[in-house]
Amino acid sequence: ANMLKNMNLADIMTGLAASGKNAKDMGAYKFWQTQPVPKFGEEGAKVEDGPLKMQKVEDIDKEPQPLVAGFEWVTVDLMDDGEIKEVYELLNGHYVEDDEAMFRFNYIPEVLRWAMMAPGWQRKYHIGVRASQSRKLVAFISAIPVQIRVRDKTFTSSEVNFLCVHKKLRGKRLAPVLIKEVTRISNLDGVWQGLYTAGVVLPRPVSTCRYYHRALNWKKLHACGFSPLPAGSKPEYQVRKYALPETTATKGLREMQDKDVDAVVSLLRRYLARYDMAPEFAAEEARHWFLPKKDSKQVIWSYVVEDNGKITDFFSFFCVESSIIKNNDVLRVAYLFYYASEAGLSEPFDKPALKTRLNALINDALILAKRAKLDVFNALSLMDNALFLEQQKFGAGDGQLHYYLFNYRASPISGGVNAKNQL
Ligand code: MYA
Repeated sequence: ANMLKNMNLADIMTGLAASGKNAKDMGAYKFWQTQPVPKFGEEGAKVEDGPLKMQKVEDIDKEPQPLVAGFEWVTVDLMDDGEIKEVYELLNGHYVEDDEAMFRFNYIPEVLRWAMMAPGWQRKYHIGVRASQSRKLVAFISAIPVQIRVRDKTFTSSEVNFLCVHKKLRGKRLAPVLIKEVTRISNLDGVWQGLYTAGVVLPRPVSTCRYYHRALNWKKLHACGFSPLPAGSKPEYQVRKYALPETTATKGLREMQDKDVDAVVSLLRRYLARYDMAPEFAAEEARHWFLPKKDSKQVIWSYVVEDNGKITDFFSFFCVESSIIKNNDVLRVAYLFYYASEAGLSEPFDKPALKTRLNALINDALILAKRAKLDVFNALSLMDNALFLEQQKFGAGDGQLHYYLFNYRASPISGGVNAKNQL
């Protein structure tokens, strides 16, 4: 979870050295220094990958830590339209903003259900805090189970997201209490590892990615302050620069359907094996994450290339709106999700062929996103994105996304991590 915003050349020049630049001394992390996470200052040491701390379910507290007087724990029923609206409103008013407070994520209920009700979800992981008197929802944290592979080891982990504390309750150490509660609930289910992303630097990222943005509707992006007019340029030139054809170019490209699930899972498994860290999708999970629900507002777009009955390529993107704080409008932001191509799987590996193919596929993705009336297309510096970002006119943003594992020590992760965690 992190935010947009555009081009800051100084940041691009200094590269991805975020953890060196912003990291506090370990001793300043009063909470995190007590948790089973790798510490700053131990980087680079060659370590055997594996858990940092072993525990038994019997030793885990059966009850949550008590909250300060006036607040109580609840679980939120996301099936209930009224309760999901409360989560929506908490996040809409208090969730992640960019550094200049121009934009704030606007997770509509369709996106929240997609993100938090993935296969294996349980209501007890939709953890809220209410004010006892007013019943107002003032804090939230959630998790879903995922299978995550780090090199040759695959384990279940709780993917934690939507940690949020009401602005009036900030700085009161409520976040650590929420994190300990989602840890306790996970542990009681025999889950000992966590996976999460944040825009802030914590001990200690397994990977740090930068956000890249590709304008689809430059005029709107400029009007709301997202895209500055480059010095010496004219608006017409920017509009022309980002113009796209009306129709896609890849032969055999079509929307993914239910019948494609097994082929997509197989292609993804083989393609993601190229990276040190990636999720493993069961068919049911792929169905959930990639197939659009026909009866509600579209959140996810997925396409395959079929060649003589064989699925050779796949790509997907999802949409999360961001509120434009100053004028009550929204930006509709596409996020590149997973993709895979047989072009990356040839033996020996043929990088130019993969580059050509990914550029063709992503250009089609841009066309389809524009047709879906999305305003900007985001992608991270992960997977094989370096092969197309520049050619497809993405520009580096000032947002970063740090990837973290809880209770797992891993030597440095190269290449792509989990695209799902940008949600
Ligand atoms: S990332 C999105 C987080 N949400 C936002 O940024 C929304 C806007 N901000 C807020 O709502 C609040 O500022 C939050 C902090 C709630 C973020 N992840 O209560 P405090 C540490 C982890 O006084 P507040 C997402 O959702 C901070 O370093 N820790 O602070 C993934 C300090 O610790 P330390 C964070 O500002 C979440 C302590 O909290 C974060 O009132 C993954 C201060 O607490 C952060 N984003 O509230 C959670 N921000 O003293 C971890 C601050 O040590 C999951 N802090 O520096 C771990 C895995 C658990 C499962 C394990 C299973 C086995």
